[in-house]
Formats: sequence, C-alpha cells, structure tokens
Amino acid sequence: MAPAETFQESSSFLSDAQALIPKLVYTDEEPLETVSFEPDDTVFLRHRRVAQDPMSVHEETWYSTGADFIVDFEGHRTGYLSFDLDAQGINVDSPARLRLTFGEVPADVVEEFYPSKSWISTSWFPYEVISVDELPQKVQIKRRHAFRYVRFQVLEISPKFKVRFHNIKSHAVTSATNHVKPVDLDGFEVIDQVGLRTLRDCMQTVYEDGPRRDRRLWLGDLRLQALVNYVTFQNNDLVKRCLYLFAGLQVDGKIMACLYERPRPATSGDYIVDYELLFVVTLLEYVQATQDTATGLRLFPICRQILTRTLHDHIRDGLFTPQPEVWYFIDWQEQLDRQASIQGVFIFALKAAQQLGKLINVNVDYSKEIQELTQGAMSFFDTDKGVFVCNGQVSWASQAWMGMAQILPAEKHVQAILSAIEDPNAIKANTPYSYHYVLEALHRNDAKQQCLALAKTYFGGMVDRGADTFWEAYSENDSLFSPYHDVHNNSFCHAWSCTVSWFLRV
Ligand code: RAM
Repeated sequence: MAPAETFQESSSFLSDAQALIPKLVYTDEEPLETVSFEPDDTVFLRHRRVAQDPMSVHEETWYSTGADFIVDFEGHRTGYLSFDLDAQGINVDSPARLRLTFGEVPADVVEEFYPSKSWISTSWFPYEVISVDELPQKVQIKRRHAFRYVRFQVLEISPKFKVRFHNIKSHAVTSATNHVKPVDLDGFEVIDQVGLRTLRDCMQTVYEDGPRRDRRLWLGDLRLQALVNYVTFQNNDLVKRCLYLFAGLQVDGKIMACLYERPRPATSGDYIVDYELLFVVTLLEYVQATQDTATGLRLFPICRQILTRTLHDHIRDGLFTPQPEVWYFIDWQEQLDRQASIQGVFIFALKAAQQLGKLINVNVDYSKEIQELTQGAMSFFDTDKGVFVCNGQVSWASQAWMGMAQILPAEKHVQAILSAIEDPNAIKANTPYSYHYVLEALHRNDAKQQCLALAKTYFGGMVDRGADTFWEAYSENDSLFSPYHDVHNNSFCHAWSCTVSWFLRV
C-alpha cells in the first residue's frame, strides 16, 4: 500500500478510536479507620493489620512534625484523593510539608522503597511529597493512584501551629459501569469479586494493564480483559476502541505491543511477536462476541499482513526459529525456553484467522501453514513421556500453548499439562498471564473441572494470602518475587490476572 494511503487509513483508525472514548464514572468513598501494620513472618504479605482509631476519633486529632498515620479504605480502588487540612496555633508561619504514600498492599505503606534494585524506573513508587501553603485548605491530589491504604506523614511544619486532617475521601474512577450478576458457584464468590474488582479498576479510557503501573494498553493484556468483559461489564466499544488504537499506531506495518493514550496516542516502541499474533485472536473474539462483522472486515487485512510477515520472518521448515533482538514474551520467566510456546501461538493465531475469515465471508485458507506448523510442533512431543519437550526443557508454558493450538486429541493435551504441573523440575508459570493459558488450554480441551479446581487453588491462594485485587506476579512461596527485581515495583491490581471471572462464566 502506498504510504499516503497508509497514513490516511491510520488516521481514520485513530479518529474512530477517539470517537469511542468512554465516559468515566466517579464514586466518592471514605475510609473507616486508621490502621497500623506489625511485621509478621507468618503472613504472606509480611505484615499484620492492626486496627487503630475510627475516623471520628482521628478527625479530632491535631498533629505536629513527625506525625504518621495510615487510613484504610477497606478495598482497592483506582482514583484520586482529597482532604481538608486545618490549622490551629499562634499562626501559620510555614507551609505544611506532607508525604502521602498510596498502598495496594501493606508493604507499600510500611516498607522503605530505597535503595532499590528495580530495573524499571523507581519513579513508579507510589508516593508524593507536597507543600501546602495558606491553611486551612482543601487538598486535592492531582495524580491518579491505585490504592487501598494511604499513609499520611507530616514531614515538617513550624512549631507555631498544628494540623488536622478531615473529610478524607477517595474518588474512585472506572469506565466499568454495568452491574454484574455475581456467580453462584460454591467457594468462588469472593474469588470472583476480586477478579471483577481487578478488571473494574483497570477499565479506564482503555483497558489498562495496571492502574499503578504501567497505566497503558498492552495487547496481551487486552485479549484477556476483553474476554472477561464480554461476560461481565460488556463495554464492547472499549475493546473496539483499543483495537482501532493498535491499528492506527502501526509502526512499519507492525502492530506494536503497547501504547499510551496521552498527551496523544503513541506507541512505546515495544514490539512482541506473540502479542502481535494475539491481535488476530482478539479481533476474532471481538467479532464473535459482538457480531460486528464490519470491524472484522475492516481490520482483517491487518491480520493477514501480520501472519504473512511473521511466518516469513520466523518460520523455517515448519519450525519457529527465534531471531536475535526480538522480544518473545510468554511469561516473565528467565529460564523459560519459548520456542515450543511460540510455535503454539502461531498455530493458535492461524486457526483464529481461518475462523474469522469464515465469519466475515473472506476467502482465506491457512490450512497448508497450519499443517506444516503442526508437523513442526509434533517434533517437540515426547510420546513416551506424553509431554512437549523444548530443547530438553519441560515447562507449563509449552504444554499450555500447544494445548491452545490443539494439535493432539484433547485428552493428550490435558495429560501433558497435568503431568508438567506434577513434575517438580518443570518450569512453572510466574505470572497469572502465563497461568491463564494453562487454565485456558485445559478448558479448551474439555477439562473444565480440572481447570476450575486449579483456578480455585491459584486465585483462591492469592485471596487467602491477602489479595483485594489480583496481582501481576505471584509465586505462592515467595512474596518478594518480582520480574523487576524489586517487589515494590510490582502492580497488585493487574489486568491479565482477572480471568478467573471468565472461567466462572463460560
Ligand atoms: C508488564 C506489563 C504488562 C505486560 C508486559 C509484557 O510490564 O505490566 O502487563 O503485558 O509486561
């Protein structure tokens, strides 16, 4: 296509996306009490919550330099904070310097952030230092935060006056407005509520990956959020908006891995092959959920381009062949050999394109490619052990993605997945993203009971360990696990972790 046409098409995708910006709804809430946290090795999140004063008592307290208290909003929200700051004394002869720290989990408000080993920016740490002049005053924190707890510290004020905090409020924000019928499945009620809250707090003017970090739209996360959305909040136009944003922001004809909305829509420059392939799947599922074949038709040429280019660049003799300097994601798991997993993603995406073509009446035939890649995939299968072995390595991810590709009879995929889970040497899933595909592969291969049983242990485990919303990364025996080498930079309300609410409804 000529560059001028490409430009025109991109800008029309973008203007369609911008026409679909959803309305945000705000809910004001107040904390019920102040709390403190005792270090406790016996609880997963390392700190035990201790109730302090009801807000009525706290609101009558006057504070000096060094004052320090934590309020608990009793549940996660994405939103803003405001409070009234009063002063009493001889006169207000200095600003009040405050530090506010926003906690998704207890560690955020009680552990030191620095020094940090994080390899992503520590400017994500959720705190701010503000100076307030001219008291009394209503203080409104401009930055949106993700939090259950807020720690207030009075860093410095003159000894001539004291301050009092009252009318502390959060202004929660989301574009998830529909009421969702709770599930009626024994033992899953709370787990489902946590899943729904996770999606609600990530649903803003796009499906954000995490309202704390990275606060942007990632393609791999989008597919999973969209699935949950179709059976819960049903803001399908938000999925459409996100698809058009990705389509409008192609770089060299590629769908990029993530994008920002503001100050104007732009990509981050990250490109992930497996995420790009999932664009095809996300479009298919959008059309299936909405019957919006017009959007399917409009975006299908992009799917064809994706498949033609990625097959050309990465497939040799039916086998996925990793290229240097290219990001293949699958999981935040350093030891994982991704070859078999990506092979599975390719087959899964090709089959999706085939199905989408039928749905929108476009004549495409990928059966030759599917056959070649399936043959290639079979070279990973160890018939004696009944598992896919990727260059000597057994991983949950390889079994999961081959299960998504459905190249064997269903029961063989189920066996492969279950035996990898049983194998203490197998490389496990480190994130709910990767775990999701283990569960989805079971589900697709008719092992719905096993899928729900594992979902209960996994997501229920997070709830038992203190999750109000589902976490970005979860290692059941290590609360300090972080893909970023510092748990304080993890996100504790993460889009890709909300999918239990989908499994409970399909
Ligand atoms: C994390 C993001 C996002 C994910 C990427 C690959 O940094 O939070 O959820 O899609 O990694």
